[in-house]
Amino acid sequence: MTKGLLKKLLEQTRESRAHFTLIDPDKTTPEEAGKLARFAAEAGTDAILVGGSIGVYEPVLSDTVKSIKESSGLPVILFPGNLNGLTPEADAVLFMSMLNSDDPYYISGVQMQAAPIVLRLGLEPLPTAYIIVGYGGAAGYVGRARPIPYEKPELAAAYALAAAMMGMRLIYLEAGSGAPKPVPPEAVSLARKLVERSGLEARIIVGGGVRRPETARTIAKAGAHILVTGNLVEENPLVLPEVVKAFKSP
Ligand code: 1GP
Repeated sequence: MTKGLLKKLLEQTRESRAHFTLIDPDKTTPEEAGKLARFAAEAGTDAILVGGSIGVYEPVLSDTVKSIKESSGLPVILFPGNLNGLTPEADAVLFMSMLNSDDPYYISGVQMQAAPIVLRLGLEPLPTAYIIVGYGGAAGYVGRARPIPYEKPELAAAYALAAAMMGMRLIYLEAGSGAPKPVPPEAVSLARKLVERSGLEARIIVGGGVRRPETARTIAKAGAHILVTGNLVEENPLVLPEVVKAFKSP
């Protein structure tokens, strides 16, 4: 079932950084999603995440993924809020465990239900820790997260280290879509430091509330390997190329 996307991603982010654009099928038509993805590809994004916390259903999800693939040529990685977020049209899935949920369903329950489906659909699973920081947004609310306070970066870093020690290869620090403040850079740098000290190979993804190139730059300097932006491509598309550039430039 492995299609090699994880390997490629780990290689690509060993020395440089990557940017993902999140498209929520509940907020766009499949046709619009295709256009947004093409625009994002031209802006330098490396992959499209597709998913959302509510309103994701078939056949809209599959049509959305198909349209994105056709018009952008980019890999599509599912970012599921639940079992309804899976389609064989995608290349891979962030196989996530929300480590700081108070509900075991979001830590290992839904994963047990999803695993045989992911296998059957032929999706490449990308082992991902999902850690909610601060605001949390719909993802934090639906996933019953106990969000890490902004002023406690050491807790986010400890979760990140635990994730690496449990064998997860991607560690997603999430402030929530539309967060008023992104994940604090201190949490990113501390997480990166601890994971590096462990000698384990894992990459840090940061997302939620990034709207400006300066913020993207700060998150890059703090040590994030991958930046996710969602709302930006719709709300302020002209800034997207600058954000991608600011994050990815050495
Ligand atoms: C949400 O991290 C993503 O899951 C992206 O958030 O929409 O605020 O960019 P934004």
